[in-house]
Amino acid sequence: MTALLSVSDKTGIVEFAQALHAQGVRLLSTGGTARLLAGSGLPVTEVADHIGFPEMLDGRVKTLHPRIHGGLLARRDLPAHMAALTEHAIPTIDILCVNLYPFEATVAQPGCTLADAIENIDIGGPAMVRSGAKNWKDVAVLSDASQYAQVVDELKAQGRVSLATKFALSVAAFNRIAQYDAAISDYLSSITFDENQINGAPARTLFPAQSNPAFIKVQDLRYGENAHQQAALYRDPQPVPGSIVTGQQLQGKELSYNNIADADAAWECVKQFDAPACVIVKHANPCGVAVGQDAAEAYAKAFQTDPTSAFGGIIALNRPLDGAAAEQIVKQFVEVLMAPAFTPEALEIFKPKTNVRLLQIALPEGAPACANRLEYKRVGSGLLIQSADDHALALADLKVVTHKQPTPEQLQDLLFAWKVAKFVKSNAIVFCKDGQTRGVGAGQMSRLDSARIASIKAQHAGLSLDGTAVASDAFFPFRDGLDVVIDHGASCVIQPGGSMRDQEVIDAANERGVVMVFSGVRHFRH
Ligand code: 93A
Repeated sequence: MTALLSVSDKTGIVEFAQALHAQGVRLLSTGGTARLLAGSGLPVTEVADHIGFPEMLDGRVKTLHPRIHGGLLARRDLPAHMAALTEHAIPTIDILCVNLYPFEATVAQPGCTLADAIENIDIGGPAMVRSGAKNWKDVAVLSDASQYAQVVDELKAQGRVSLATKFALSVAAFNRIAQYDAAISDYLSSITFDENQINGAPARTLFPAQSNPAFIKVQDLRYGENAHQQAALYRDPQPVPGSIVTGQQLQGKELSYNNIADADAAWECVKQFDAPACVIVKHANPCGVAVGQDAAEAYAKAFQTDPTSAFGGIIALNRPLDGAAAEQIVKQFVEVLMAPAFTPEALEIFKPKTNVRLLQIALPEGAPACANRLEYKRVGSGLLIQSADDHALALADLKVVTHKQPTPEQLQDLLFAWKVAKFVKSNAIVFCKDGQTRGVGAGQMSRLDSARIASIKAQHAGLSLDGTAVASDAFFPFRDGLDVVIDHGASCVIQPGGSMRDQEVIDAANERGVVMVFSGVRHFRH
């Protein structure tokens, strides 16, 4: 058997080649890969020697040769094919291991020039992958390092790679090529061509003429939002560090479709806070959010907002889950628990709760990047795409519109409430005090009803709304919604402003002696 190895990402390639060699497989390889293997003491034939043609044009032509493609494409079951190989002295290639020039990573670099991008378009690699994957019955095509182990195992056990594995590898190979080509097409069609800027980093639009969202399948899910719907999870080829798909499940049942959606909402929300914070999500809405001295206090405060809704909730912490926090959380029914780390005591406490899904996700360094740079929503046979709502409000952005000025404590509560409101489905009304949500009104068709519901929820939880800060995700179209929150105890309100009746609403705030600040931005969320 002969294997051709040609990889840009050389992770694990030496070990893989050693295992192939140990099974008596002959090794063929391109320049850089061949040097690495030879340097590790492996007997390897350079492709250039194999085809009797040097690598040329700065490596643009290395493997584009009939001695390579004949060896990959010949059907072993067709005598005419095999006779042609014999006639031209072309040996078969039975295992192909290729990963491509790093096009996606290159264009993700800030300042990447058009020339950098173009040089990183692999031609010979995808050509070989296609040849091998087309001839899947005869060629095992490895297009990712995660596939090495299984092929080695099968070679050791049976001396060959099974048909089922070769078919799966072929499917994965064509998937990889499709993603790769989509990334190239996306990049090139996003460029605003400017002849004078041809050597610089080109200006790019977020929305190319054709949309090629190329996602990589992570897994099938047991079902979708409901049991009669089918579902699967996909991820970006280059996931943002600290996003939900980069998480590692430490224990518990398989994550469901709704779990993942809710976990994402909880995680993106909790990432916004610098202080120890806890977010509890139910049905895509936060039902309790709080900051505290530590994880345990943040959780206790978040849980207090709405203990009824928190039952079966999705909990996210932006600090490691320690024993103290775990002892409290374990008392409630929780579906998913997320944290950047879990202490051994915390893991011990949750060990008997075998159904609870523990998800460890590294917090991104520095300012939290919004994980979804583009958001997709299907409409009929169309697709809506928008950039993610990653607006972060700074103190300096606030405009006080009332006679009364906010105290520093009120400002803190207002900013806290605003961060929460951004993650509450519209219409959102959020009462907060002392770094704790006191009442959340979500997903109503009228702002007035959201205000009423938020107040009722606080009453049910036995929480006082006196002196609370209220965030409204969009402007108050009339004073009635404002009157409701003031009736229940709000002392300051944050809202975008921009209504025809802003003056009526500001007058109402002045009349009733509350502080009002405008954020200037809206956070609809549907
Ligand atoms: O420039 S290419 O498109 N032309 C080729 O003929 C060719 N053959 C393999 N790139 C080509 N490759 C790629 O080279 C492989 O896909 C792999 O990514 C890389 C490995 O090169 P090296 O072994 O020299 O590091």
